Amino acid sequence: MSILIIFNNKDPEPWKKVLTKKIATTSIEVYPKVKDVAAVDFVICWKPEKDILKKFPNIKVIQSVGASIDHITNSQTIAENIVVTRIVDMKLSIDMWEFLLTIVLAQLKNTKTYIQQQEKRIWDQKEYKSIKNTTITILGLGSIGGYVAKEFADLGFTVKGWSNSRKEISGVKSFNGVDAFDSCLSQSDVLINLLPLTDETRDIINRKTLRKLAADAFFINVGRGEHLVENDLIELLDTNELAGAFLDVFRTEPLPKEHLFWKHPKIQITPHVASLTNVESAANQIVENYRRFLDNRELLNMVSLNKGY
Ligand code: NDP
Ligand code: OXD
Repeated sequence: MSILIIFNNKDPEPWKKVLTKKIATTSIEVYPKVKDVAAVDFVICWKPEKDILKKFPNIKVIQSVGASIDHITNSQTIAENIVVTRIVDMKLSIDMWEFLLTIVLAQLKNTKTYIQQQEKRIWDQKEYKSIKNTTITILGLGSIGGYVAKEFADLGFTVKGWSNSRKEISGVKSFNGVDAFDSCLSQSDVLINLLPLTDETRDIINRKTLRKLAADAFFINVGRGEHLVENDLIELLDTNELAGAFLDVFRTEPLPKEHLFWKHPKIQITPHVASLTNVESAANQIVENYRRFLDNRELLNMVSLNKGY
């Protein structure tokens, strides 16, 4: 029996250190240094390279170190008897909320415009918007989206949210299913994408979707780059059908240096930092899951491979 950490674009050492302290009885290795591929039964992954898990014939559990699993399911074929689990952590939800609040308030108060004006020494007052006149639509009302929706509603925003199943979240108008998608978008000033990436949600933010929003709306993508049809966004920004966009996630990460998004005057970019997994709290969940695995008990935060999230 052994645990294997397989990371791309993430430093495995802090994880190995914390997990080794908490699980003294099992060997914890970091790919590619593996003594016995047949002994590996529990893998901890972030963006594993294509088909890498095929090398380990006895995997029983794949633990994502993020809230999402698309970075695993997109690159691996996973047998039905393997359990896939992810991180659900209040800290992820709170950090996401603080990030989104910062962006939304900055947009209402024209912060980006004034930074651009200051660079050119331009004194030009713009009209600003206020919380009580702003409607936000949140796509995805799961552990993160549900929390964020409630916090925005508590502050006085009008909040609508879209999910597969109907939700009861105080102050949030719930819309569910494909038929309710357009009504959920209509008259919204801000669209926030917090969906997981699945076959159903890929390319969901496109020209048609964005045109359903209120005039002068603002789009924030913290879900996945593959949710967004990039050229459609550029087109709507250039024709002034959309006020601007804030993008934290991209089809290719890091965003290639030559990408149009970098220089677009109506686009703001952050390098996939909206809410980062906290090693200490995530490690506690992983340890708990490992103990459950050893005791043959149901694991925490399992995902459905059929649904894709
Ligand atoms: P959850 O799985 O808890 O929530 C997903 C939500 O999306 C659920 O409400 C679900 O509906 C809804 N949903 C899924 N598919 C559909 C569909 N086809 N139609 C309508 N609704 C749908 O995920 P989390 O809240 O934990 O995380 C969401 C995503 O946020 C992650 O997958 C990841 O991509 C992104 N993320 C980004 C981070 C960043 O730093 N940028 C950090 C962390 C996460 P229902 O509730 O009915 O099942
Ligand atoms: C995640 C992320 O999926 O960081 O957890 O995007």
